[in-house]
Amino acid sequence: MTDNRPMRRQVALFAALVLLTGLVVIVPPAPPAQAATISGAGIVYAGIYSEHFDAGADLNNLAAATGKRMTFAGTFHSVNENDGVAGGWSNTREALNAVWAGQATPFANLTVPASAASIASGAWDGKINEWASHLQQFLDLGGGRSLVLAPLQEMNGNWTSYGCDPANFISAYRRVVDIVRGRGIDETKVRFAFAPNGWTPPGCGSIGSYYPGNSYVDVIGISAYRWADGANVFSVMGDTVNQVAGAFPGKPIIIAQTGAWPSASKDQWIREMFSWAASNPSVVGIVYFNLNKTGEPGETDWRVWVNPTVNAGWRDAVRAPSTAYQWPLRDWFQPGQLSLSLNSGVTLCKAGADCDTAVFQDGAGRFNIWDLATSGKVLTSFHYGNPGDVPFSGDWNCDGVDTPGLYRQSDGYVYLRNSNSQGVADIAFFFGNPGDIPMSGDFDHDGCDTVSIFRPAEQQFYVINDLGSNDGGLGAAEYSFIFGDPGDKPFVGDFDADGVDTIGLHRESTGLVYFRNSNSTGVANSQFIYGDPGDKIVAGDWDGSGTDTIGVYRPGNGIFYLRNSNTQGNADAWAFAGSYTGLAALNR
Ligand SMILES: [Ca+2]
Ligand SMILES: [Ca+2]
Ligand SMILES: [Ca+2]
Ligand SMILES: [Ca+2]
Repeated sequence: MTDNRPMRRQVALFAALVLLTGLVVIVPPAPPAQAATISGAGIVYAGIYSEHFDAGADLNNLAAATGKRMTFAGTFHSVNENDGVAGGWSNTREALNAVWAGQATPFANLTVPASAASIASGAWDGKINEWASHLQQFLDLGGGRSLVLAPLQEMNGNWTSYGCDPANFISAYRRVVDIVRGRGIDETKVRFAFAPNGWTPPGCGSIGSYYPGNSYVDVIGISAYRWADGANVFSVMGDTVNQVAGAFPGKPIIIAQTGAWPSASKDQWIREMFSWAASNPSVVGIVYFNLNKTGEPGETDWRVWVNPTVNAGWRDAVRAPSTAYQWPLRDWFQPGQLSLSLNSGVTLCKAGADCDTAVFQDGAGRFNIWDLATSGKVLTSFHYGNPGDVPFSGDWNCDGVDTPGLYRQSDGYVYLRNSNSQGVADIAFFFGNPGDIPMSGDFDHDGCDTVSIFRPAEQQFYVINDLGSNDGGLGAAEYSFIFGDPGDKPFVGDFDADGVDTIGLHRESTGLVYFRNSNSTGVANSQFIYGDPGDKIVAGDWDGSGTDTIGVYRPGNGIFYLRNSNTQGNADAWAFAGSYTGLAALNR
């Protein structure tokens, strides 16, 4: 979904120039790449939209009531807002400066009251430039003044004058950015937010169809309101945020507008939203719509704060240690492109330890082995099998090195390879019944991995301690046992470091993880909740302790999250992987 058209156009122009002139064009070396890299893992910045024009006093009162300041305060602007004012007054400057007086950074939404086509035509350039001159008055007051500017917010809705017109929106948005930058206002003063609504009405395309391009977007803002009691954080915003994070890796995401409809669960929902945002590495902030809209059609009183009373949920959320505060927000306004860390920077594997890493299978049937499970860096990549084959890994020849295996449902065969390189299978054999799931591991502690069978229709696990060979079938199972509930997905690991791999199960709909430490029927030895609905689980020894712990790959946002203990809690490390179809742990 990333828009690379400008890059292609530049390449084409350059080629044409060379052809026409026959000259060798000397391109000066690019300046050293600068980047302001921020992390959304473990922290979130809070903000509100104040209902008072004197936002500074309101923010100061709120800080007194909660003991914590707001990093952001949201404002709404129109390019017409300074019409008719005289005597050097500026509504824009004063509104932004009121936020600054409350020791917060403005998150400023800018509307142009016209269609996207009209804005794209340039008809509003003069008015936008006039508004930008008022913005400049605010910035010229100095003292580190800076802001996030969201031009033409909620453009994917059909309720904005410029909404529901992706092609013209892209030009219109870029015009606003170019005009502001054309005044010499650089990235140390303003960061631009592409701020769609969290859901797009039918007929208005997708969020990605409005994306103005990486060079025009510093932050992605999402509007997401809780309109109904009972809606959880994942359904209100988590699902959309995952999709946006997966489509635009490296772009920080801020919940640019949110509010909860009054209900008995409102406070708890706000606590959960902040805790979700803090643990989500892509989400850097939440700005709450603290306005009373009672009386407007379909609206309500969204507030969590009416001086001097603050809702318990909001108070608890902003007091949490993971809710950070910075003013001026210097981390965001360093020179260079603002970008999000693509991994947690935490290395679980200590030097010299024998740790597992991850291998991801892509849609083309390529195996990509990471150097470390926490790094996101591909060390080795090779084709093995076909797209759609079920990947796994194991030590088939007992030499201490894990190599690929795959199960091809179309012919019912398992194909194993003894080296991490492209080539034909070293071992092939017929496997189980259609629908069976291959489970690789060392189930008898002899140092060799074998391929056992999980039969979902029966929740039956068939333990097989010898490999098949020569296109024959697998031998009879040594024993079998029943474990788990229908629909749960099996995984294998040594969860108690005794050298014997056993089976665990994962309920993808709720994140329930449970396992046994012996290959026998019985209750789970351990169970806990981990991850989001739809996550794909794997277990590996990420730190070389001998104990396998879980990791989950989240297809929605392309992030691999690792936990270094088999307990409920936030990820201990994570890394962006991108789009993959299969995952296994691997000891290389
Ligand atoms: Ca091996
Ligand atoms: Ca074995
Ligand atoms: Ca074990
Ligand atoms: Ca471990």
